[in-house]
Amino acid sequence: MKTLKIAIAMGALLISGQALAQKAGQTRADAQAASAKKFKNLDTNGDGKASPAELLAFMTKAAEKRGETMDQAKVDRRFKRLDTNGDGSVSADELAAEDLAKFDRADANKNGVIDADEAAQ
Ligand SMILES: [Ca+2]
Ligand SMILES: [Ca+2]
Repeated sequence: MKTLKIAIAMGALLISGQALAQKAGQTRADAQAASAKKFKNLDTNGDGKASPAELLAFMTKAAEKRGETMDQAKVDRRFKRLDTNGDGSVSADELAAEDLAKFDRADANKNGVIDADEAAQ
């Protein structure tokens, strides 16, 4: 599967949530693709759902990369925000909804691309 191969190749870049920081020139489609890859990293057992334990592992790894620690309360809050349908797991769509909302906030002039001045903010 081509997309899976790409996801594995890009995986190392996307461990951290920071990897999704908006960059100049990034399109909404890029943001969507990056979110899908992030989900693959998050869903370590590959069942298509991110469990609280998977989110904890993901966020802990990202925090360690920044030399920080992660606390359970923070993970719990994040999980609640992500799990918008409240079924106890985070789907790729739920993650994408958050990531695309972030993109849309950064894309101030709503042209579907992060312009240089928008990326700088
Ligand atoms: Ca999973
Ligand atoms: Ca859910």
